[in-house]
Amino acid sequence: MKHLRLKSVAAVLLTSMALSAQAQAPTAPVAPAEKAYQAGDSSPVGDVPMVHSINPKAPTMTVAEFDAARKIYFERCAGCHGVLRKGATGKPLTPDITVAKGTDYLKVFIAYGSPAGMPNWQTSGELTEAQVDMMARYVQHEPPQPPEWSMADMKSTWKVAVQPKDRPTKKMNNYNIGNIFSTTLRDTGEIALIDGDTKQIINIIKTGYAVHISRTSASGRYLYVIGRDGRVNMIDMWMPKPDNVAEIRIGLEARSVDTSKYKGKEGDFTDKLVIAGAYWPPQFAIMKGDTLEPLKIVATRGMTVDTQEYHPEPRVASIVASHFKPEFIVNVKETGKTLMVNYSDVNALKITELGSARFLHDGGWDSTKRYFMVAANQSNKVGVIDAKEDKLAAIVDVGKIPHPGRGANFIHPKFGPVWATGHLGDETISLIGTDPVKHKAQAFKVVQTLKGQGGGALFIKSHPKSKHLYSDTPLNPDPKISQSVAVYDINNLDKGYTVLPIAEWAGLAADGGAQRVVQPEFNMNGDEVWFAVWSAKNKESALVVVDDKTLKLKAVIKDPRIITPTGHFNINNTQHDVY
Ligand code: DHE
Repeated sequence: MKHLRLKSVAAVLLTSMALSAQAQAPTAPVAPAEKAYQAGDSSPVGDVPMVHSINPKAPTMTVAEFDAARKIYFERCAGCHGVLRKGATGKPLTPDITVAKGTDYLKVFIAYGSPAGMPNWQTSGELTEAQVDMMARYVQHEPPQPPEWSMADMKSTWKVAVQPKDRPTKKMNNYNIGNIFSTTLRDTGEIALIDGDTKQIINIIKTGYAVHISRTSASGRYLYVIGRDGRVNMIDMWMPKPDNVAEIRIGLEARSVDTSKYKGKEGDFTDKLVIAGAYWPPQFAIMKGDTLEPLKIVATRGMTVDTQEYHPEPRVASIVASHFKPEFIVNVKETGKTLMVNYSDVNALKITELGSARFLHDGGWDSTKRYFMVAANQSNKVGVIDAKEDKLAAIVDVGKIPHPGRGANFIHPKFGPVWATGHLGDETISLIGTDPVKHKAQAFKVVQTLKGQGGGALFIKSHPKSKHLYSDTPLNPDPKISQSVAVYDINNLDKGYTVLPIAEWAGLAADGGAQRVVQPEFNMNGDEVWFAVWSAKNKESALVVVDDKTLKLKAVIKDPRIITPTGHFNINNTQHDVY
């Protein structure tokens, strides 16, 4: 009876929701992989004690219900709606909005989803009717506030395992360091250092949980990795067996890290500083490059670029180090602002704030490393930041939900230097002209749109020595597409693409689950491309190496320790921003 009532309320509400959503969004359901990506994994923030206050206007909940709902919220909802429910890629869910909607409306929304992108949590079987009811009541209460993360918190987690004075004074191993790969072993909280020459594992190193990225210091000696839980690990590549020398936790949840790369008339900052950005609390921290000693924390809370409203939780997305000035380029997601942080005096930081578009996410340099191309993913735009002039050079309209990783640079046969991005939300690849001097008419415009295998693309890659452009599609719902990559001949782009069946080449067991093929990454010489074949934690995964000239399989790296590989970063290419 109760179920019937919910169904009829659903019919009425769904019709009105669909009508109001029609104007703004396509009615395609959200692909499960895209949902998992956007909503993210369980947020580490959910595990910490939080203060919460009850909203007297909201329906009652027991303490046990509130705690259970909070757990579900941080596992499934916080990635899109934000820790404080102020809205991110998903709509805001603060009590001023939700109480007026009422429990029945919210239940339908949660159960059936919406054409604008809300997943159908109940009809997909992921939440029960009782859980949906609980969530509908939970979002009408004040969002519980997770704690801040201060200098004292950072210092209490800061450990230097090997002091600088006790470290090697020269390289103490025979590895070709530039050709080592740092591979994220996502679900075990480790990275694997793999020798690109011999394809042997050098070391498996304990890190934070689900390392997101690895970045190399300007000299190439140190490797810094950041876990989803905000833990930064620093690895010395000169040790006989490269390993951790320092670590710190810079927040409760994080995704980005980089190191100072400027050397010029304003000083030599090679290996001097490290920066890491947090999702929660919304802040970035600057540390000493040789020990990770925290020096400065800067909050990113503030006004959004468009409507100029206060946002309490603008997450720090991609960060890069400028080659033109002693500056870090910090992209703040929800406010849509790029902060040019001049670090020449850490006690007197000069920050130039450039507004572009909301939902800044990932990005990379153009081939000259003057322009940082940053995807404003849910705005379907790419912002072009001029690191020489500290100006926004352009905002370019691209396809649906651009997702470049660091993107790909190559010389287009007709339009000169271009930078490319694939998209999560459609099958296109946008090529953007990046040469305002010799190709002025094409500069910062989409000069060509390629058709790829399908939506769900995450990373695209090329190399100055390569004639190929590689695009993965790990989040496409069709396993044929998520388990293979498309390769384009740069000199013959109109010919379309060749498909490489990477997962098939890995030869994993048929019950290996998703086997998603993720992130093309070149070796140091630019003649091999590495891919991760990402299976579930309890299934076999692999790395597949392809010969870039012949597009034939060159090697498969398998080892019981290679569990859930995702990103992999070649030391030389990461050090010199080659992509
Ligand atoms: Fe990422 C880069 C955030 C999901 C693998 N990811 C980035 C960056 C950000 C980010 C801000 C840019 C960092 C920089 O350059 O400084 N990623 C997020 C999310 O918020 C999101 C959507 C959900 C989440 O909860 O994490 C998310 N990312 C994923 C995945 O599901 C991936 C495929 C596997 C994983 O580890 O979770 C994934 N993201 C990566 C990789 C990069 C990355 C491999 C680095 C690309 C590069 O070439 O530099």
